[in-house]
Amino acid sequence: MRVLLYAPPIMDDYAFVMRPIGMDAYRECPPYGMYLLHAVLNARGHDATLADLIAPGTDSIEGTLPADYGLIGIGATSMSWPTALSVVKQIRERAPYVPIVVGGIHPTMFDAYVLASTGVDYVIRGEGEKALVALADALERDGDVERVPNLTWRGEGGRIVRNPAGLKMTPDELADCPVPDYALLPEGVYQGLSIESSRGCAFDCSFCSTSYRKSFRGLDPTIFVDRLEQVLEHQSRTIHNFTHIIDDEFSLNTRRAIAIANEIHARGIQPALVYDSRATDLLYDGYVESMKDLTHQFLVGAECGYDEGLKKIGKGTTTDILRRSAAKLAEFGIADRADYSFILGLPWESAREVRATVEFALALHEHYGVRLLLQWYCQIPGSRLWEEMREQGIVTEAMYDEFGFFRNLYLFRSGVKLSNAEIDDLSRLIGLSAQIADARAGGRTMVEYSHPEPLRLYYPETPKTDDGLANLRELSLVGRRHREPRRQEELVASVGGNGLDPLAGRPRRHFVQD
Ligand code: B12
Ligand code: SF4
Repeated sequence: MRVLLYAPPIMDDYAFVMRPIGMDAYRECPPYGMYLLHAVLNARGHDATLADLIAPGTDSIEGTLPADYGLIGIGATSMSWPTALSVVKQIRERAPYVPIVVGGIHPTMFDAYVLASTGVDYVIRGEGEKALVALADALERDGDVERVPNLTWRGEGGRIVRNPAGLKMTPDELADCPVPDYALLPEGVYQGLSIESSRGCAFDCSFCSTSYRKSFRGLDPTIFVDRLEQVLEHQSRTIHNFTHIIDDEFSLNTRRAIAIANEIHARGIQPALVYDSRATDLLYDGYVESMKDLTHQFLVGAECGYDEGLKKIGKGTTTDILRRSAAKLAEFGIADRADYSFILGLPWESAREVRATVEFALALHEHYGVRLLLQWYCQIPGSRLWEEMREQGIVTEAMYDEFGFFRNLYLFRSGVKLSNAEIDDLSRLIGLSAQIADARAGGRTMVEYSHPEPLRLYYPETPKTDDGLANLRELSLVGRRHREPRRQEELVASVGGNGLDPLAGRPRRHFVQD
């Protein structure tokens, strides 16, 4: 069957122009899942085409002809879901009857809602390798989809039917999948390539939305390195020649990770790897030593700078482990290739805890030279924290149908409890420390931070001329003897300049993002 797959980017509307944002503006690496499904469908006898909309950075399906296909698939996370909906709408305008299936973490979580609220015909929950092939087979055969594993669909009278989930992919089945066909990659668009060495994670951290918690499946080291060699053939298509191992936590089975490093060394290949590692794994004897030469950059999910917070996160780390891991990286000379990532404003945090995290993180950089990513907490579906908020009626899946949730003030405020003044203070502290850190590193960004986008948009740093209620009172007081209203000239003086600047006091959301 001819199958067309779409990989939509994360987008948002700035100054009435839709643009890719975040990592999809930077194009870190190709969306592994969609390239993989494309390769799997072709290997299983179907004729699949991949429309990677992340590469051109668009939600427009112009140039693809959806009506010519027997099945259309779209993959999305919660962040790219609004773009996926835009793609569904355009397909329906051009090809009203072609079956559409959606997959990926967002539709997996909200399958019934997606079927009830969109023009989509099928949702595949969880892993798509077997289920998508089974769906294409079934549609090609007789259209009977009752036995397609992991499928949610509309049965008789529109009733929503949820077929049972099939067994998860075993490491052997993962190894049997073809590698993605990166010959399809446009030249010089992605920063690096992507590859998977394991699927799932043994943990279930409270803020994390990963799909396969408490289920880790790692490829055999030799097989993984075989696949890596195949992928590396296409390295020259990327801008920075690195390879991103997209695993949740590459070093979860640390012995396996060391075996992979040894195998790479034994074959004499020199990949520049990007991956995630837990701080605890870095302390494992021989791990940092073996990965040192192969590492381009890696992320350590440090999350909190105080032990009580780390306990609530549940990653099995402590501030002592974080410190010792950074010290070890410094000892091996790779601290500046590590990004220690911290979350600010977790729902239980007051300014005191956030300050503890910020000060801990800054000290970690100061003493050991690791890079820092300091990010304000954003409510993303799929985590235990998000589920608690949903149960309280504070967030809902329907909020993620709309573009712009990274700048949504309500969503931000539903998670972060600090006052604006407290956040401003922290931003000043971080901004100053970041300037010093970057200057010391010869201009290289050592502390990545930005003031929360919803606050920048809704509380712009322009002179305060609009006083709301005070302005109304001023008008009603005109002519009364006991209080004089503010004079117009005074107001102009407080604005600065001639006071007629049309941008003064306006929320920046009406203008282009910085
Ligand atoms: C690698 C990765 C990244 C990388 C690279 C992304 C890329 N271009 O590939 C980077 C570092 C850039 C990244 C960034 C972010 N990420 Co990320 N990322 C991941 C990670 C670890 C792996 C994704 C992956 O490739 N998985 C492997 C493939 C095989 O799985 P898959 O894509 O899900 O596809 C399978 C199924 O879902 C299904 N499927 C998928 N699509 C389709 C389509 C059809 C039609 C069908 C039938 C089936 C199907 O079949 C596939 C094969 O089994 C996931 C966690 C995870 N384990 O998935 C988080 C994850 C997707 N990221 C997440 C988040 C929150 C982010 C960030 C917002 C983090 C941040 N705070 O900055 C950013 C923003 C992303 C952006 N683009 O701007 C969340 C998303 C939660 C959600 N509800 O959407 C996840 C789940 C992580 C988490 N721990 O919470 N990320
Ligand atoms: S944060 Fe990392 S260790 Fe924790 S559940 Fe998510 S992927 Fe696993």
